[in-house]
Amino acid sequence: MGRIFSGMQPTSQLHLGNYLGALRNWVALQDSHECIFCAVDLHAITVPQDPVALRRNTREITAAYIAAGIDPERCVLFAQSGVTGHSELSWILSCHTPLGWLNRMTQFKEKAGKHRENAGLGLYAYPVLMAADILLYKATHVPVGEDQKQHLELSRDIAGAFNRAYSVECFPLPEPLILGEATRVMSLRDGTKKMSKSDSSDYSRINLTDDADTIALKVRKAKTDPEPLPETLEALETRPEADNLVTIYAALAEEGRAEILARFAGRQFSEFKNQLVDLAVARLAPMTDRMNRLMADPGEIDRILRRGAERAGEIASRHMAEVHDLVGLLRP
Ligand code: AQP
Repeated sequence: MGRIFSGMQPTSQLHLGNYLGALRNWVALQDSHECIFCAVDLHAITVPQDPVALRRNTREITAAYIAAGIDPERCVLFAQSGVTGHSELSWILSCHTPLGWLNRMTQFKEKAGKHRENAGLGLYAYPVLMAADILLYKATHVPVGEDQKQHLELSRDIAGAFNRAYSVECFPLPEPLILGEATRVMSLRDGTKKMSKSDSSDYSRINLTDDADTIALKVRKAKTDPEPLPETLEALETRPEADNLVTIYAALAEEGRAEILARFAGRQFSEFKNQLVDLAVARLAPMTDRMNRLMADPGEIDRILRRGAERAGEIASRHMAEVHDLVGLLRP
């Protein structure tokens, strides 16, 4: 049995991509693995945040984890800033990370855009903090969506560089777990762009807080092409928006994409979308209800996060003591 670590940024509400690409897989893994899940608020501040909104989003993401089925008794569930080892290990690892490795990270290039010189150091160093998150707990497996594959590879490289520097096997090389039909859910407005919290159009994504009417409106407005649904998966390859809706349907129905095409081949998208709305509402509404109920008691969420931070902190301080010894730092 390996140890799982994963986290999401409390930058705003979670969307269907976060749920199908990552969160739903976390829920399944808690039956077979020791799991540590985190609201990565230190990652969130790599871009400007409103402090009041950040605190609310951290509680809301915790509520989403629990509403989706994460059990805070069986798993360790906490906010990243509640365990100081994350930032401390990040600094130590950054001293073992060549700049050339960070220069290759495509997410920094996408997020910094044309204003690279004005982007914060934190945004650039984001993947080192992510490596620290994982290695602090000596996690063996990290369930993520496909977009995080490059960062995971960097975490493995950093773990290897640290181990080699001190001729030890301190950190296991973490393996990505990219699971399910929907490893990369695309925008509802543009099938070539990832569904993302930071997309300026709310119609590009289904948020986990959306009610049934909003889900229906967004699915009906989702971009498609005039052709009916095809018979084969190959025929979807040149139709990114159609492909995305079929993938979402398959993931929500927990069936294969080929099975979905077998059922809907030759039908119009208007009909398919009606069925997709029913399915999405049936799957998401109970979770949204649970989230809203949890959010009504923020004190209880804070208590869960404090208890989780204590449990995470115990593991982290053992590993940090080992790192201090290896590096030659006096123990605090
Ligand atoms: N569209 C997606 N399809 C599948 N998986 C996805 N993930 C994100 N978007 C998709 C997975 O969700 C987890 C948490 O992601 P995150 O919140 O840490 O940051 P992100 O990947 O940068 O997500 P966003 O929505 O795109 O946020 P912004 O816009 O703020 O950057 C990860 O496991 C990720 O793979």
